[in-house]
Amino acid sequence: MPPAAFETTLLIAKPDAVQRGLVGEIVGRLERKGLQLAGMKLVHVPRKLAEQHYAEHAGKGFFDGLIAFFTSAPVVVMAVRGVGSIAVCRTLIGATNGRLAAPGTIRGDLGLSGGHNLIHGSDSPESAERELSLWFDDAELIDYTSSSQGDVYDPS
Ligand code: IDP
Repeated sequence: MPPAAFETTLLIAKPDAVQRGLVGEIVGRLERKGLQLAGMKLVHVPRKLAEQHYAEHAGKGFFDGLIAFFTSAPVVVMAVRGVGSIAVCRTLIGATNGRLAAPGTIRGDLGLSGGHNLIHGSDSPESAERELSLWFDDAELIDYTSSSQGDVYDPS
Protein backbone atom coordinates (compact mmCIF):
# COMPACT_ATOMS: atom_id res chain seq x y z
CA MET A 1 0.00 0.00 0.00
CA PRO A 2 1.50 3.44 -0.91
CA PRO A 3 2.04 5.85 1.98
CA ALA A 4 -1.06 7.96 2.57
CA ALA A 5 -0.86 11.71 2.17
CA PHE A 6 -1.16 14.21 5.01
CA GLU A 7 -4.67 15.54 4.39
CA THR A 8 -7.22 17.96 5.78
CA THR A 9 -10.86 16.88 5.91
CA LEU A 10 -14.08 18.65 6.82
CA LEU A 11 -16.18 17.26 9.65
CA ILE A 12 -19.42 18.65 11.05
CA ALA A 13 -20.95 17.62 14.36
CA LYS A 14 -24.58 17.93 13.29
CA PRO A 15 -27.42 19.57 15.27
CA ASP A 16 -28.28 16.31 17.04
CA ALA A 17 -24.71 15.97 18.32
CA VAL A 18 -24.79 19.48 19.76
CA GLN A 19 -28.30 19.03 21.22
CA ARG A 20 -27.38 15.68 22.79
CA GLY A 21 -24.13 17.00 24.28
CA LEU A 22 -21.99 14.63 22.23
CA VAL A 23 -19.55 17.14 20.74
CA GLY A 24 -16.91 16.39 23.37
CA GLU A 25 -17.32 12.65 22.86
CA ILE A 26 -16.88 13.05 19.10
CA VAL A 27 -13.91 15.43 19.31
CA GLY A 28 -12.36 13.16 21.94
CA ARG A 29 -12.50 10.21 19.58
CA LEU A 30 -10.76 12.21 16.86
CA GLU A 31 -8.05 13.40 19.26
CA ARG A 32 -7.49 9.95 20.75
CA LYS A 33 -7.00 8.56 17.24
CA GLY A 34 -4.12 11.02 16.77
CA LEU A 35 -5.86 13.44 14.41
CA GLN A 36 -5.18 17.15 14.75
CA LEU A 37 -7.69 20.01 14.79
CA ALA A 38 -6.81 22.74 12.31
CA GLY A 39 -10.05 24.73 12.61
CA MET A 40 -13.23 24.63 14.70
CA LYS A 41 -16.33 26.81 15.06
CA LEU A 42 -19.97 26.79 16.16
CA VAL A 43 -22.33 27.80 13.33
CA HIS A 44 -26.10 28.15 13.12
CA VAL A 45 -26.20 27.27 9.44
CA PRO A 46 -28.03 29.58 7.02
CA ARG A 47 -30.32 27.74 4.58
CA LYS A 48 -28.27 28.76 1.52
CA LEU A 49 -25.06 27.36 2.99
CA ALA A 50 -26.83 24.12 3.94
CA GLU A 51 -28.11 23.76 0.37
CA GLN A 52 -24.62 24.39 -1.02
CA HIS A 53 -23.07 21.87 1.35
CA TYR A 54 -25.59 19.17 0.42
CA ALA A 55 -25.97 20.20 -3.26
CA GLU A 56 -25.33 16.64 -4.50
CA HIS A 57 -28.55 15.51 -2.77
CA ALA A 58 -30.82 18.25 -4.21
CA GLY A 59 -34.00 16.73 -5.59
CA LYS A 60 -33.84 13.56 -3.49
CA GLY A 61 -36.79 12.65 -1.30
CA PHE A 62 -34.95 13.32 1.94
CA PHE A 63 -33.42 16.65 0.85
CA ASP A 64 -35.98 19.06 2.36
CA GLY A 65 -35.95 17.20 5.66
CA LEU A 66 -32.16 17.13 5.66
CA ILE A 67 -31.93 20.90 5.13
CA ALA A 68 -34.60 21.57 7.80
CA PHE A 69 -32.67 19.38 10.27
CA PHE A 70 -29.27 20.81 9.40
CA THR A 71 -30.46 24.40 9.92
CA SER A 72 -32.55 23.65 13.03
CA ALA A 73 -29.82 24.24 15.66
CA PRO A 74 -26.09 24.99 15.77
CA VAL A 75 -23.45 22.64 14.39
CA VAL A 76 -19.73 22.40 15.14
CA VAL A 77 -17.60 22.61 12.00
CA MET A 78 -14.09 21.16 12.12
CA ALA A 79 -11.07 20.95 9.83
CA VAL A 80 -9.16 17.82 10.83
CA ARG A 81 -5.63 16.94 9.74
CA GLY A 82 -3.65 13.73 9.65
CA VAL A 83 -2.19 11.09 7.37
CA GLY A 84 -5.07 9.70 5.33
CA SER A 85 -7.49 11.75 7.43
CA ILE A 86 -10.31 11.72 4.84
CA ALA A 87 -10.64 7.92 4.79
CA VAL A 88 -9.67 7.54 8.46
CA CYS A 89 -12.50 9.86 9.52
CA ARG A 90 -15.02 8.07 7.31
CA THR A 91 -14.04 4.83 9.02
CA LEU A 92 -14.38 6.40 12.47
CA ILE A 93 -17.80 7.82 11.50
CA GLY A 94 -19.30 4.57 10.19
CA ALA A 95 -22.17 3.81 7.83
CA THR A 96 -24.85 6.43 7.18
CA ASN A 97 -27.58 4.70 9.19
CA GLY A 98 -26.81 4.37 12.89
CA ARG A 99 -28.76 1.11 13.06
CA LEU A 100 -26.42 -0.41 10.48
CA ALA A 101 -23.15 1.29 11.44
CA ALA A 102 -20.57 -0.98 13.04
CA PRO A 103 -19.98 -0.93 16.79
CA GLY A 104 -16.90 1.13 17.56
CA THR A 105 -17.87 3.81 15.07
CA ILE A 106 -19.37 7.16 16.09
CA ARG A 107 -22.70 6.42 14.42
CA GLY A 108 -22.65 2.78 15.45
CA ASP A 109 -22.05 3.56 19.11
CA LEU A 110 -24.08 6.71 19.60
CA GLY A 111 -27.21 6.69 17.44
CA LEU A 112 -30.10 4.81 15.87
CA SER A 113 -31.18 7.20 13.12
CA GLY A 114 -30.41 7.32 9.42
CA GLY A 115 -30.95 11.06 9.11
CA HIS A 116 -30.01 12.42 12.54
CA ASN A 117 -26.69 10.61 12.40
CA LEU A 118 -24.48 12.96 14.40
CA ILE A 119 -21.66 13.78 12.05
CA HIS A 120 -20.71 14.63 8.49
CA GLY A 121 -17.32 13.81 6.98
CA SER A 122 -15.96 14.59 3.51
CA ASP A 123 -16.00 11.44 1.37
CA SER A 124 -13.12 12.18 -1.06
CA PRO A 125 -10.22 14.60 -1.61
CA GLU A 126 -12.40 16.54 -4.06
CA SER A 127 -15.25 16.82 -1.52
CA ALA A 128 -12.82 17.83 1.22
CA GLU A 129 -11.38 20.63 -0.90
CA ARG A 130 -14.82 21.91 -1.89
CA GLU A 131 -16.25 21.68 1.62
CA LEU A 132 -13.24 23.22 3.37
CA SER A 133 -13.43 26.26 1.11
CA LEU A 134 -17.20 26.47 1.67
CA TRP A 135 -16.92 26.51 5.47
CA PHE A 136 -13.54 28.06 6.28
CA ASP A 137 -11.54 31.08 5.17
CA ASP A 138 -7.83 30.31 4.82
CA ALA A 139 -7.08 32.51 7.85
CA GLU A 140 -9.30 30.32 10.04
CA LEU A 141 -7.16 27.21 9.45
CA ILE A 142 -4.19 27.03 11.81
CA ASP A 143 -1.01 25.31 10.65
CA TYR A 144 1.04 23.92 13.53
CA THR A 145 3.00 20.81 14.37
CA SER A 146 1.65 18.75 17.23
CA SER A 147 4.29 17.46 19.66
CA SER A 148 2.54 14.07 19.51
CA GLN A 149 3.42 13.46 15.86
CA GLY A 150 6.61 11.52 16.61
CA ASP A 151 4.51 8.92 18.42
CA VAL A 152 1.43 9.02 16.20
CA TYR A 153 3.40 8.58 12.99
CA ASP A 154 6.22 6.35 14.18
CA PRO A 155 6.75 4.04 11.18
CA SER A 156 7.22 0.81 13.15
P1 IDP B 1 -23.07 10.23 4.58
O1 IDP B 1 -23.35 11.37 5.54
O2 IDP B 1 -22.92 8.92 5.31
O3 IDP B 1 -21.93 10.53 3.64
P2 IDP B 1 -24.90 10.71 2.35
O4 IDP B 1 -25.46 9.63 1.49
O5 IDP B 1 -23.91 11.65 1.75
O6 IDP B 1 -24.37 10.02 3.70
O7 IDP B 1 -26.15 11.55 2.87
C1 IDP B 1 -25.97 12.79 3.49
C2 IDP B 1 -26.86 12.88 4.70
O8 IDP B 1 -28.23 12.86 4.25
C3 IDP B 1 -26.78 11.68 5.65
O9 IDP B 1 -25.68 11.78 6.55
C4 IDP B 1 -28.11 11.75 6.34
O10 IDP B 1 -28.12 12.76 7.35
C5 IDP B 1 -29.03 12.18 5.20
N1 IDP B 1 -29.64 11.03 4.53
C6 IDP B 1 -29.07 10.23 3.59
N2 IDP B 1 -29.92 9.27 3.19
C7 IDP B 1 -31.05 9.46 3.90
C8 IDP B 1 -32.31 8.80 3.92
O11 IDP B 1 -32.56 7.80 3.21
N3 IDP B 1 -33.26 9.29 4.77
C9 IDP B 1 -33.02 10.37 5.57
N4 IDP B 1 -31.85 11.04 5.56
C10 IDP B 1 -30.87 10.59 4.75
